[in-house]
Amino acid sequence: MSIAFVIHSLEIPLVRPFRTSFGSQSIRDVVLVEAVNDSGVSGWGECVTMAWPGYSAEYTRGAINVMREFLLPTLLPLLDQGERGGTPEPDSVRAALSVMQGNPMAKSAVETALLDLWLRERNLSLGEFLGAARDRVDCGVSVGIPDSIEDLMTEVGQYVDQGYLRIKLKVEPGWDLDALRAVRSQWPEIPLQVDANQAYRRSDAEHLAKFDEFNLLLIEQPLPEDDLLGHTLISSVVSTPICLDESILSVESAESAIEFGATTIINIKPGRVGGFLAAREIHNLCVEKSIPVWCGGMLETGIGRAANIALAALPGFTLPGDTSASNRYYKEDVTEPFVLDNGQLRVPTGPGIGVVPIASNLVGMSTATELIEL
Ligand code: OSB
Ligand code: MG
Repeated sequence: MSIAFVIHSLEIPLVRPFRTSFGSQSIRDVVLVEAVNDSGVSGWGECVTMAWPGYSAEYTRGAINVMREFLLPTLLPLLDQGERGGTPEPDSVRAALSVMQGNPMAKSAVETALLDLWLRERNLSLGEFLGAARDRVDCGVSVGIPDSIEDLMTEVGQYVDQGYLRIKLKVEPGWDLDALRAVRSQWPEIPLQVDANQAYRRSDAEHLAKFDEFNLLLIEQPLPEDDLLGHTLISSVVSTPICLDESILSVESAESAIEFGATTIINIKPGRVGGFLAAREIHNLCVEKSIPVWCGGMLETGIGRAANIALAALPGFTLPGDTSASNRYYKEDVTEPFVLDNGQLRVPTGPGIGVVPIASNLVGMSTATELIEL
C-alpha cells in the first residue's frame, strides 16, 4: 500500500471581481490536493488560500511549499504503517500534521484528501461521518464591495431573485452605512449581515454602533484577528451580535473567545481551523455553549464546496452559510455545478465528499501539476 499525492494548481475566472477590505481578486487561484491509493482510487481536498496573505498569513505559493517540504514528508511514517493497514485513520493524520505549527489551510487540504480517500474505501459519505442532521442546507451569499451603490443594488437584487436566504455585505471604513441604508430601504425584511475582515479598530466602537439601526444578524470580524479584548469592548457599545471568523483558529481559541465575551456567534471554516475534524469539534463546543454557528466560505470550487455543505448539515449550523451555488462564483466549476433550489443546496450523498473533478475541466483550468511520491 502506498499513496501518491498530486498537487493541482488551477486558475478559474470569477464571474465578477470580489473585493473585500483586504484586496480584490478576479481570478481564483485554486489548489486541489489529490491522494491516490494503490487501486487508483483518489481522495480530494481543496486548499482555500488566497494568492496573497490578505485574509490570513497563509497564501497559495507558501501553502504548496509547506505541503511539499513539511506536511507530506511528516506523514511518511504513517503511510509506511499503511502498508499493512491501508489509508491512515483520520485522527492519526491530524495528530501527525499537528507537530507542524500554523498553516491550517494547507493542513486541511492534505487531511481532507486523505479523509476523502479513507471514506471512499469504506463507502461512507462525509456527511454520515461528520453527523449530518439534514439533507439540504440553507444558503446565503457574500457580496463584495462594488464600485457604486447602484451596482450594489443590482447585484443584491439578482441574489434576492435567485432565492438566497440571507445577504452578507462586505464593509470597510467608507463603505458601510450608505450601503446598508440602501439595501435596507429596498429589502426591509431580508436577513442581512456584514463582514469587515478586520478593517475597523477599537476606537470605531461608536461608529459600529450606528449599524444597530439596520437590524443585522451579526457583524463579522470587525477588528484584527488577535484583538479578542477589543471585540469584547465593542460588544458593550454595539447591540448587534459580534461574530468572529479570522480569530477562531482552534477549539481552544473558540472557547477563549466565547468565555471572554468576544463573540456570540461563530463562523466555522474548515480551512481556517485545520480541517473537518477540528471544525466538528468547534461545532460541538458551540452546541454545548449555545453559540449558533454557520459555515463560512473561501470562494471554493465544487470540491471544497461539497465538503463544506456536509459540514453545514450538522445540527448546530442554525444560520445560513456562505455556501452559495457554483454560478455565484464561476461560469464553469471544476465539478458538476451546485445549483440553488429554493435557497438551499443538497448535501452530497456519495462516498467521501461525493463529487470529483470533471477530468476535462481539471485539464482546461490547470496551470501546474506536481506529483509527490513519498
Ligand atoms: O471573510 O468570509 C470571508 C471570501 C474569501 C476570504 C474570506 C471571506 C470570503 C467571503 C466569501 O466572504 C465567502 C464565499 O462566498 O465563499
Ligand atoms: Mg469573514
